[in-house]
Amino acid sequence: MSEMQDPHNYRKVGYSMILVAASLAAIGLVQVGIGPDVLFADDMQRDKTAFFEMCKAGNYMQEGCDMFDKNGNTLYEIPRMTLEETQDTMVAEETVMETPQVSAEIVSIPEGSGAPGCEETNECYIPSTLNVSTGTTVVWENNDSAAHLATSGTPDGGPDGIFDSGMIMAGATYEYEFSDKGEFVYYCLVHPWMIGTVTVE
Ligand SMILES: [Cu+2]
Repeated sequence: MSEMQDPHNYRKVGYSMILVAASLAAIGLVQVGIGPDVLFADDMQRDKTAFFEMCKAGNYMQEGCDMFDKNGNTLYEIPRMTLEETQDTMVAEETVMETPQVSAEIVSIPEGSGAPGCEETNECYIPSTLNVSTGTTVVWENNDSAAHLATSGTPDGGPDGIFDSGMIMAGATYEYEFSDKGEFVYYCLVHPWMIGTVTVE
């Protein structure tokens, strides 16, 4: 005689079947109870998504769309910032590139110009006559062992006040930017035979 034929086991199986049926019924009831809510929430989510898509299409300008208007949601905010940053970077790069383009000319004060004689070969300042365009910076380089000057004016008329290097010590430099056109004669106050000219065109 197998166990399945035992009436007590039939009863156990019967109880189990009832328990399973009851469980299924309970699950069914729970589903009936919360099912509509789940569907309702789903519908709300769908509506909200559709509303968001509508707002996004209108760049969040419609009424009620400001709730979505956050960084990263708009199509334009971040690209616009990136564009401005790019332009700023380009301006900065242009500024950097302009710096070496400032033209400069060097006038050398050669060794020995502290003694008369250099004026005979126009070599007290080298070059003694210099032609530049407006905005050019002229750098006087003292390559002599003595101090010299480059003072606008003439030995006869004196300084005219346009520019004055003061004493340029041995090995030092003086620079002046010529922004106005004209012919600028200059000389060395302590060695009046030293005369030079910068012509700005
Ligand atoms: Cu001098």
